[in-house]
Amino acid sequence: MKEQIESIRAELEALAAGEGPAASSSRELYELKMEYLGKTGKISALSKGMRDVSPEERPAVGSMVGELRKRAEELFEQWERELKKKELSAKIAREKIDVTMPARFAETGSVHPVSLVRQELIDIFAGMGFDVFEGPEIEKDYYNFQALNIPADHPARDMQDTFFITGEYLLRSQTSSGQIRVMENKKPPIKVLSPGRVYRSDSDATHSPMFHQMEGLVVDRGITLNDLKGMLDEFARRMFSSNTKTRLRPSYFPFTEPSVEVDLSCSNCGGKGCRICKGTGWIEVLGAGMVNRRVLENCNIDPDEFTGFAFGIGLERIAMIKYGIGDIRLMFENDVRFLKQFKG
Ligand code: 2NL
Repeated sequence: MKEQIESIRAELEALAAGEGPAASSSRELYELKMEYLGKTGKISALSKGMRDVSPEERPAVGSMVGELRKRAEELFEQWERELKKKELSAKIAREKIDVTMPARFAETGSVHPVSLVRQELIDIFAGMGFDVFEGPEIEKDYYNFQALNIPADHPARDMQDTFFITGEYLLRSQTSSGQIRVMENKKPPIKVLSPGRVYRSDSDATHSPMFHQMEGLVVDRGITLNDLKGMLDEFARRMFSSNTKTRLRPSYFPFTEPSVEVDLSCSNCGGKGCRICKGTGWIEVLGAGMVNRRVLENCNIDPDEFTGFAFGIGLERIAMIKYGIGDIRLMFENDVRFLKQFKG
């Protein structure tokens, strides 16, 4: 019995004299501890063996076992402490953060050029007293064509290839359809701005099957072409520069009479002629005119009492002119290298 005690003590002291047990994890060390101090461990076996020790020797042997147990507990406590310390410093080394590394920045978006132009136009026209009204994109043939004096057999229908959904419903080809709804529901004075998506079956460098339009409509007593011209002058100065001039050329739309194309003096060359204005000094930016009396009649507004003007602007076209964008398709490709060049 005494030899057994001594041999176990020698085993433990040998470990203590060296670099401690080879356990590389708390789990391994725990298993080793159980070999000695566990319920079925070597030291517990000694306690059980006390039964076979003679009564005379029992106190001496008993105290030897007790001391061995104490020493073993002491050693394992020490080894556990050391292992924990080693594990912690390994974890700290592993998770070390280099605070001198450059930070990772989150990518921020930017406002789409069409949204920039849209907001700028709304700000300008809202400043002149226009209300904003957005009608539906899926529209009735009546509001998109008939009410605007474009009957089923009118040649203007060939000018715009329209996306029909059914015989009666279509994707609106102009935002004027929403303005007809305004005139049906409200009597003059009317001063409304209708921005929104419109659809035409057309696609090349300057046409997209979906694009954005902003139409304006003013109806009241005594409205003349002069009011249109004055409002356009103010718009051109605010949108481009204070010395931008406007020029009206005769044109044709079924919903206006007379109708005009509106040119602005080229803000790139100041009117001298350059690549942007193709040497003419003028850039065509919108269509407009006096509301056709038939359109007013369709909305139960008496054309002998009230007159009005209307205009339609393509937002992509304004963005292309303003930012020098050569191809409309760039605006629908969602390439961030293109998009992030425009900051609001
Ligand atoms: C263009 C030309 C235009 C209108 C739109 C309009 C609306 C009503 C009555 C009469 Cl409710 N006219 N809108 C008038 C003239 C031209 O747009 O080239 N847009 C891109």
